[in-house]
Amino acid sequence: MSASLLAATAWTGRTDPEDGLHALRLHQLETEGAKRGLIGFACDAGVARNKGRVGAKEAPQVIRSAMANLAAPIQAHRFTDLGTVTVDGDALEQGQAMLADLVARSFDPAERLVVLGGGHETALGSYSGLRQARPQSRIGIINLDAHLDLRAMGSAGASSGTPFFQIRDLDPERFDYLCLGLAQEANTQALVQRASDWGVRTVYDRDMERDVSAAKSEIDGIFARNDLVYLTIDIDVLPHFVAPGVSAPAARGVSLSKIEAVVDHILDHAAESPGKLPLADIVEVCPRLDQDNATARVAAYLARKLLIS
Ligand SMILES: [Mn+2]
Repeated sequence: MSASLLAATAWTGRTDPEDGLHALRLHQLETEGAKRGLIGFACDAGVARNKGRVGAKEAPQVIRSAMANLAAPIQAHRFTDLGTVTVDGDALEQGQAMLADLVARSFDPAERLVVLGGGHETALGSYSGLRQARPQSRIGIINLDAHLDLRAMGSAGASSGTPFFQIRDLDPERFDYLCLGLAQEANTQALVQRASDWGVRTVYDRDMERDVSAAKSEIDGIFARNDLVYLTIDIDVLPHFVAPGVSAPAARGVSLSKIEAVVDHILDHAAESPGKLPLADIVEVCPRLDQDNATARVAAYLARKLLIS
């Protein structure tokens, strides 16, 4: 069992030359040496160890396909596909280390990287790579997720349920973690207590649905307190009828319009302070459980925003 880096394959898709220069689609923006980079993390090990429904390993390629024919706005950033870290069997730690290395060495020329997971174990690799590249920076974490993913490592070791526990262990003093959209019924009291003990900021799914302004002021706070912000989106934060292809569907979820308002608010901050959002990932898409590609489409929609705007 091992992990390996698979080189990117060429992006292909529909072209509309008869419509002139402004008929570009995402597959036509992929190029070498761009300031935006896309990385895949093909891994089932985290979800398997977490006793979830496996299949996230297929997500990076399926989401890329869903992205290829999306229209590109005027002044879109070009991006480079940096390949896919592929984890065989249970080689989770090896894969996370390889992802961290790839993330760390892809900054400069890249100013923002978008990682397509994998389960939420992707986050440990993503974060560790940014930490390697920017050891002195204060890094705030925004997680859009039904789950806190703060569980302690039991006998099965690290999994898709433990990444933020592990990240805190790396640097407990500077742990600044905001979880938006969590569901009361999907997090045990032990986790809620741990979050409270560790100063984790939270906005619950129902509260976000009623009024998104609390989430926006938490985002303002985390941008103000930190040098850099890492955004991680667990697609299971959405309602199961919007994103059915996930390993752990939530009963309720937060609507796409609210999630989009939050992501746009984060991107507004990033536009005001260029370089302050160097890293984002989208995790927990499980193509084999998807219906009519709906989950891959919504992941591609969010990835497009993060990658080229
Ligand atoms: Mn998660």
